[in-house]
Amino acid sequence: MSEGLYSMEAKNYDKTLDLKKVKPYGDTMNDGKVQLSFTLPVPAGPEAIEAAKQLIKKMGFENPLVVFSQELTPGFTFFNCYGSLTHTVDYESIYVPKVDSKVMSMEATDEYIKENIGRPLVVVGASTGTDAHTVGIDAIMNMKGYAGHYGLERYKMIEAHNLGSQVPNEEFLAKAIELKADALLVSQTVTQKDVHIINLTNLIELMDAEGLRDKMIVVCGGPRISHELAKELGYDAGFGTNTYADDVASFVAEEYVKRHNK
Ligand code: B12
Repeated sequence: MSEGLYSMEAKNYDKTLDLKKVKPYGDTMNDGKVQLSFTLPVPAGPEAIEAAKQLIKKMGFENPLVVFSQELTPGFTFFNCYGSLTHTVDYESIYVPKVDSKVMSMEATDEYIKENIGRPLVVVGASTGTDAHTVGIDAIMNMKGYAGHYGLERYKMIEAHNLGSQVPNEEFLAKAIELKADALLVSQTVTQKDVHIINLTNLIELMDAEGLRDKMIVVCGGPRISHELAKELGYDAGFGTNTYADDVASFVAEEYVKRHNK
């Protein structure tokens, strides 16, 4: 396949693609081919393979094929399988709310802040409440960054303060006031019993009570955070997996300028 073809959208070269009825692509359009793997709590053998095939059919697949099976430990069998999915989705009707900002490089963001704000932005971040996961907030804030994207501590025009994990909302807010924060970054990883909703809501309530909500840009992030959820909870933006410092820094800088140029 030529390089040009790779960069073309699928619909430009295969007219049988119907975006109102999209299904998985294996090696021909609309074949619905999916690879799936799972374990059943039964001993390996022909009956186990038949059980796997029946389950695959019940999931909505045609032509189930078990290409590999192996007993993991007595009474448990692992399967690698293929099947053709019968279900489709209407891709054209999908709407996903997204953060509205132009993502800039670190250098461009620094330049943007210098030109439009004229001083470093103070950004305070933490993994709050009982949440002990630090890797996500570190990925955004630490000097060395994440996956080849430097973190906020590296930005010349961002004064970044990473308070670590398990920071109570009251303490987080007190530190933000002391540091004269322009933006707060809240990381939430654990979602068991909706603890993230309770904790994120509590921070906004505290800010409202102190008359601080409109004075700071408030952003949350984590593997189960979407922009839609963040907005519902009263945040300015929400970021999920595969977020880099570039995304957050660009949003905060642009949002600051929008608010102060009104
Ligand atoms: C490492 C880890 C731990 C370590 C954490 C060490 C540390 N210093 O962080 C330890 C062992 C301490 C731990 C403990 C627990 N963990 Co844990 N842990 C993980 C694990 C394996 C990886 C998480 C991680 O580091 N991801 C890598 C980072 C880079 O990704 P990320 O967090 O998604 O961050 C990115 C984005 O989300 C976003 N982002 C994140 N935060 C922010 C913030 C802002 C402002 C922005 C803009 C973006 C942003 O940007 C990041 C970069 O792209 C996951 C499973 C997994 N594979 O994901 C479980 C997992 C998160 N843990 C889990 C659980 C349940 C726990 C415990 C409750 C277990 C227990 N019963 O004790 C405890 C929690 C303790 C507590 N009080 O919080 C569950 C959570 C389930 C849920 N949804 O609630 C998971 C999913 C495991 C599982 N499958 O059950 N854990």
